[in-house]
Amino acid sequence: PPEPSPTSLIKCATVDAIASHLKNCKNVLVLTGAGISTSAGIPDFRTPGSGVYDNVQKYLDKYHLQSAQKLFSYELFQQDPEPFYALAREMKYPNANVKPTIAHHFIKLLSDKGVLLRNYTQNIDMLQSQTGIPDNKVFEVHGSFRSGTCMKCAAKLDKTQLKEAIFCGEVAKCMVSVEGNACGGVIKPDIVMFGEALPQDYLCTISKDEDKCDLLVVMGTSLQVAPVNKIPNSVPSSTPRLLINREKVCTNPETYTHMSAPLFFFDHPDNKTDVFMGGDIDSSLTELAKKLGWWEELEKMVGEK
Ligand code: CNA
Repeated sequence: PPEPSPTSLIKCATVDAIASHLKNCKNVLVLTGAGISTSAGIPDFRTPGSGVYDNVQKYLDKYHLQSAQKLFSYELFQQDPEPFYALAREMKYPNANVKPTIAHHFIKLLSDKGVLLRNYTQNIDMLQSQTGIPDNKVFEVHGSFRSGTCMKCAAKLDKTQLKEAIFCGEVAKCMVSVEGNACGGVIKPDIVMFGEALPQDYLCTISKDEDKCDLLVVMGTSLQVAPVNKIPNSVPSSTPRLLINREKVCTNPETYTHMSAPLFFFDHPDNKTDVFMGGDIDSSLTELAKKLGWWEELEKMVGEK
């Protein structure tokens, strides 16, 4: 008899079905956002109350900005890098004292088991790397604070230098000597700001990975930021998709009218293999790991780091 297709293994959209499907997967693609780092103490953008967007009014007032998103825009950074630097300082970026969460370790465990195709993360906090996951298994779509680049002479600063520069209390300036004088160009952390292009190899890498993907796991993201939010619609239609998030995202087309591509809608009647695990991500992953028989391993990894 022919091999059962991945989707035929999912009898109905339940966590048990996803767990048994996962055991047979070879190419799990994981898309993550700021929500997987909130339990480490790093606020996300859009959670009402605790998210960064609800807590930057003083910056908006001080710098006469219309919206919180503007603080992370490349256009503003080019005009005046001070607001971004002030915020990065307050948020203690890059922060060496935070630890990876259960979610980061779960992704590492997928890698250890040889089933992780890749983790596309929108996060800039480098927490995924701290788990010891191989570099080629993580694609930091929005860059990171691992390094900075001079906007004038393209000189590079490493993480330690960048951190010192951010915490010195002023906009970091390039000290590289050019014709006997310090270059003086503004250092921009190597994160992708709103209005900037993604890393060059993103499109090529993601399109190959999407074709191979036999399970998509989306965690801790509101899927408001393009082009990453197109991934759920670009995996093969037979690929089961698991959303682990406090609330369902992309359920209301009206909310996403500013996006060019239609997004995946969990409540769409055609979605027979999509599964949603609501509530807290770390609790959901604990439940999933127990169903997979992986909990002891995962707990040990979390305890060791
Ligand atoms: P977002 O728009 O703030 O969405 C986060 C989502 O995660 C929301 O749907 C939350 O409800 C959900 N969530 C938060 N905490 C939990 C939890 N404990 N359990 C379950 N669900 C939870 O953030 P996105 O990542 O979607 O937005 C993309 C931006 C955010 C990227 O450009 C990032 O660079 C940027 N960002 C990154 C970080 C980081 O690196 N840790 C922090 C803040 C913002």
